[in-house]
Amino acid sequence: MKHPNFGLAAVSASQPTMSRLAAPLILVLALCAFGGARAAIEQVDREFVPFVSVVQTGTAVSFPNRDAILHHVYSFSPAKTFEIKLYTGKSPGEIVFDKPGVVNIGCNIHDWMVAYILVVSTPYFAKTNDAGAARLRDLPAGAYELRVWHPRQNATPENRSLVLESSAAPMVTFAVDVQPRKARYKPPLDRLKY
Ligand SMILES: [Cu+2]
Repeated sequence: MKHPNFGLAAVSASQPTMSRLAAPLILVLALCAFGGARAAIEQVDREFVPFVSVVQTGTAVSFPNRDAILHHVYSFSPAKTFEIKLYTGKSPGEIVFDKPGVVNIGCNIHDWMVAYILVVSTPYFAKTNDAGAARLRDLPAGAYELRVWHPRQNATPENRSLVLESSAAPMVTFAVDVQPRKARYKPPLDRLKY
């Protein structure tokens, strides 16, 4: 099913572009791996924030719990399987995402809590803003492959080949067929602080 309202994302080395999406798209230019970065996915008001992250392989991600109740963070995804058992406050440790792929994050206590991490083996990536636009900066001239990913895409969008000249600032537009994000029921905080 086509959703023209959410259709477009773009990448540009110098010009922002406008388009609309219901959730962030990830733009990736495939190149060699280089890691060592850090990122965080917080738990706030019994939700993961942000909903979608993109990190390079080798990135260490912490999961600080800003709520006064316990969360239990896990992933069964082949790209990274892990579990951080019941905790609150500071992340008991960091998880290093060492393989490219999509990692679905959940909470064992709160079924509605969902987040996605796209792990990529390139330093050149970006997440689109609310307008569906993203910008990749400081790319050396050369030949690239541009990939797009959306957590609710109906099919994998086709990759694009891109040759960058030193002064060029190309704008690339993608139309992605996605399903709207479904609202999941989140009960009010009860006396047991569920
Ligand atoms: Cu939870």
